[in-house]
Amino acid sequence: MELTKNILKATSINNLNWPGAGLFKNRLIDETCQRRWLRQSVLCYDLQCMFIGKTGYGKSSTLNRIVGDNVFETDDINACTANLYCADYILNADRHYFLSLCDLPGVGEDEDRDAGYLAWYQQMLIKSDCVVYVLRADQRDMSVDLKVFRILQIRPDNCVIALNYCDKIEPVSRCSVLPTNEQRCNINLKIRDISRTFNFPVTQILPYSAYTGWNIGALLYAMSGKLSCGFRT
Ligand SMILES: Nc1nc2c(ncn2[C@@H]2O[C@H](COP(=O)(O)OP(=O)(O)O)[C@@H](O)[C@H]2O)c(=O)[nH]1
Ligand SMILES: [Mg+2]
Repeated sequence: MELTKNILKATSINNLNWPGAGLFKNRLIDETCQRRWLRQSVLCYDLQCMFIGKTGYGKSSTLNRIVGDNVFETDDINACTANLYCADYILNADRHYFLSLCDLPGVGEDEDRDAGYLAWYQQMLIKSDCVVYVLRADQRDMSVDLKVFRILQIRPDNCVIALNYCDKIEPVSRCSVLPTNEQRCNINLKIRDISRTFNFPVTQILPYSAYTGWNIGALLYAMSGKLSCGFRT
């Protein structure tokens, strides 16, 4: 299957409001064949970050929070991402180096559809410098996620686990956008549980909330670390 990106946003890296976005400006990218993409028949090289995980866990909401714009469709009930959608940031004046943030369809709703989506995940994995696997802090059943990790052989060298929905971890507080001390304790317990279950280092499991924006900076920092491996030295 040919991979085609649907570009929802294309703008200069100057418009990416990350702490440390300066790291990406005018950087040369290592021109490997995995990073190769065609944009209107022009050969480009992308630092690729892909967001995957179960449907409804907040992949698209996280991307919207990161790009500072509602470009990725989100939904309370229905899965609404059925294709590869990207926000692209142009890194250099020649316009052939990009930072590309890509939203993929979520798994876990329908086994037949999952098989197709997993095939996409597999193809995109090869082309990605950073995989962001989104989990929910307030959910216990991780069987689908474990299956995806096993099939894709996801490892911490190019992946971070993004632990979303921390605003909904018990005991839920209606008065504060920051997690309470009790919630922080439960977030730490959840991180340790995920670390054991997925055999993943705790430092690569980033708790945050796409809804309140809490700790999104730490997730960006971890993503930048993985993406910077694609710079030409
Ligand atoms: N409370 C809360 N809701 C969230 C959070 N992240 C996403 N949502 C909601 O979860 C629903 C599904 O989000 P979406 O981004 O479409 O999930 P996706 O299927 O993984 O792309 C939407 O109604 C979002 O508003 C979060 O951190 N906290
Ligand atoms: Mg989505």
